[in-house]
Amino acid sequence: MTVLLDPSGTVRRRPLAPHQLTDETTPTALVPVLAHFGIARIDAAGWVLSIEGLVRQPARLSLADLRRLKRRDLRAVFCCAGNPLEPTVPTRRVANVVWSGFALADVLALAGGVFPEACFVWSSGADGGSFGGHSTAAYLKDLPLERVAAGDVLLADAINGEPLPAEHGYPLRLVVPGWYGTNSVKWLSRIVLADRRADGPFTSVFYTDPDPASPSGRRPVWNLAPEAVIVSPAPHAMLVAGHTVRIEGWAWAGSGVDSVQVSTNAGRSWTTADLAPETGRWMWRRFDFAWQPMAPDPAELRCRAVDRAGATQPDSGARNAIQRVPVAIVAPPTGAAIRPTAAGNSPPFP
Ligand SMILES: Nc1nc2c(c(=O)[nH]1)N[C@H]1C(S)=C(S)[C@@H](COP(=O)(O)O)O[C@H]1N2
Ligand SMILES: [Mo]
Repeated sequence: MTVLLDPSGTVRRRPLAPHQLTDETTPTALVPVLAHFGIARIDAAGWVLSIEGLVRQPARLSLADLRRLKRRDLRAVFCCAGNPLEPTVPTRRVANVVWSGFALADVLALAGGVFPEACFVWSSGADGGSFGGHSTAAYLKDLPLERVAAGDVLLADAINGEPLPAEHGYPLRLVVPGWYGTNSVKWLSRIVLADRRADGPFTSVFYTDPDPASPSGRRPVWNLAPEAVIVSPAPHAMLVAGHTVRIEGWAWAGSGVDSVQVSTNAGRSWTTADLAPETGRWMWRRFDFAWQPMAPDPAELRCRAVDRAGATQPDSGARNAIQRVPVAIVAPPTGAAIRPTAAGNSPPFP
């Protein structure tokens, strides 16, 4: 099947900057978009999801077939791993959204269940082409079957209560909560149950990190590494010495966030921030730290999340490297009135 890609070629919709992530749920129009080959345009009337490989009853399911299954909601942070050609450059393309659709586990049950040898789920999108010097007929990713059992891996047909827009994978996409966005295949067309990992540029070349402990020397970019972003104050904010400011932001990690630390002196010392209770297993969590800047001076704010496995964020050289927020601390106003100039206007600020 050939699919229309419009536009074709790599599409990246600019993410919000961290200081713009003011909503707990990101409005759909502000969710980043990432497509390697273009935006697939699919006619839902002719669309089927094919379930193949090590399933007892291979199936071709329409949307109407899927909509007979129990509908499930999933609130989750959604984070891109960044450009696979520059895997150590942080991009902080992140959102927190409500997906809804069907549990992949329920869909596999509809196909009669899986054979005992099945251990990986391969999923393909309708889109394909060339990227970074590699060609593929379809965007293909995989995940271990055991990740599916808990019922929270979704085949979503809606985002934030609305049907998926084309750029987010209409009519149906995979959503793997707690994993980098690259794993959540859009324009889903085929699911294959297999006894081994999938082989293709997006499982073997791109979105793999060096791993000396692995036989291949690489490991897939699956679980979300811990990360925190400062939403407020914004970069270059002017803070008044002696006045308390709240340093606030979001933190997330695939294994869950254990704590968040904040530094107001460019990483020389760190203090534990207040962390709001988890509002959902996969959602980002708000942190907050009250700080009274003292001397008028430039300062640099940083934050870092620690996940439940004890991992934290490196200073540099990784997609989750620590964000730096420069701010200016200014002396409090003296109370002196600003005299109008001859023209009647206030003089410009010094
Ligand atoms: N079929 C298909 N699925 C895909 C991609 C793609 O190019 N094709 N890009 C992946 C990447 S890298 C990310 S970050 C997310 C982005 O999803 P979004 O555009 O809905 O934010 O989709 C993933 N799923
Ligand atoms: Mo991505």
